[in-house]
Amino acid sequence: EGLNVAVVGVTGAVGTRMLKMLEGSPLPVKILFPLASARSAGKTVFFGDKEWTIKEAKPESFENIDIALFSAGGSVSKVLAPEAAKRGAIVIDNTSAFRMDKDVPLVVPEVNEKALFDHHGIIANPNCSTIQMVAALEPIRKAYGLKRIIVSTYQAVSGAGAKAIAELEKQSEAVLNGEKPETVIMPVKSDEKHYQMAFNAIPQIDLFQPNDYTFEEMKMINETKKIMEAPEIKVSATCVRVPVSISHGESVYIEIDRNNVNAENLKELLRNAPGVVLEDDPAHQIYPMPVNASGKKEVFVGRVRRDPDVANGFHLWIVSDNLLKGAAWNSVQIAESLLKLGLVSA
Ligand code: 11C
Repeated sequence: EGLNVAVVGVTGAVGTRMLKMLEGSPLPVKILFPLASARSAGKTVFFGDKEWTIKEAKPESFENIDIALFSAGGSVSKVLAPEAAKRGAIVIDNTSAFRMDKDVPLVVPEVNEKALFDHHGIIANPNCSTIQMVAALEPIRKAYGLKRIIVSTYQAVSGAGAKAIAELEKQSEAVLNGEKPETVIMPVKSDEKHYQMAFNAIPQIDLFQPNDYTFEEMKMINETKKIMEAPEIKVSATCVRVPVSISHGESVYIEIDRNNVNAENLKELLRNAPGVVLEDDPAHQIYPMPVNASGKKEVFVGRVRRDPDVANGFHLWIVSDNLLKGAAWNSVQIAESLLKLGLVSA
């Protein structure tokens, strides 16, 4: 009775939250397999009322595992996720390694839970900035159709890992002390140049692609079409890193298929949308903000209004915790869906 669950990358910003989300989930975890790199092997984590020893993630680690949650980077997933799937585990992968593969469902349960029926051992968790956007837009798409999405993001540094939060804090302190801040990670650790993140905004998340969009922007474009199963929607994105620790903000412009819809119609849909909380009361200065969304599982939407000149155009402001709904919670939610749909048995 119960499920054997492995968490790969258990010490990271997402991995630690995967454990928290699992603890709060009705999923019956029998044995936890906390896995990480050799560096963390031997350390322990608390889960339930027990202390569990972290082991190094290797192909053999996945014998007798029902569900394996991966969040240790794309290169680890590329090697170990197929090994886990080969041994019978269902992999829920939080990296971009397999997201666009034809045989891999890319799932946000509120949007396309049924895609899970087509899995072949690996299921992909979308990019954080994509997840919160499609969760908010799907009820609108279903009711009124979506022609186009133009999104500008205000993304938290935790998307680049726990070390990026530390860098932002250190830089902020340095600037306030009148010192020159050290720049090591942002905007992208592996790229050539590094810029100050404190008191700044950087229009680069991940590496530039040949079309002058960044990889983060292309993820938002491609993943949105795949999750909504709507390749015809026009999507464009500009992704910007801001000095916020946790929770991404997104200014989203949409054009729907109808001309006779008003902002109140959209708000009514959002009030009733699963996993979405409408926070929209301009008269009382109520709107979503990262400091309020952090630590919560929901996607918060506000500032819903019609474009002044375009009858079928609307603007929205969407905020969610990038480490929870954007990563750990969406992954655990997928595991809950697998159990609910009878795709895994406890
Ligand atoms: C960021 N969205 O904010 C990225 C992090 O594809 O899962 C997530 C990367 C991914 O930097």
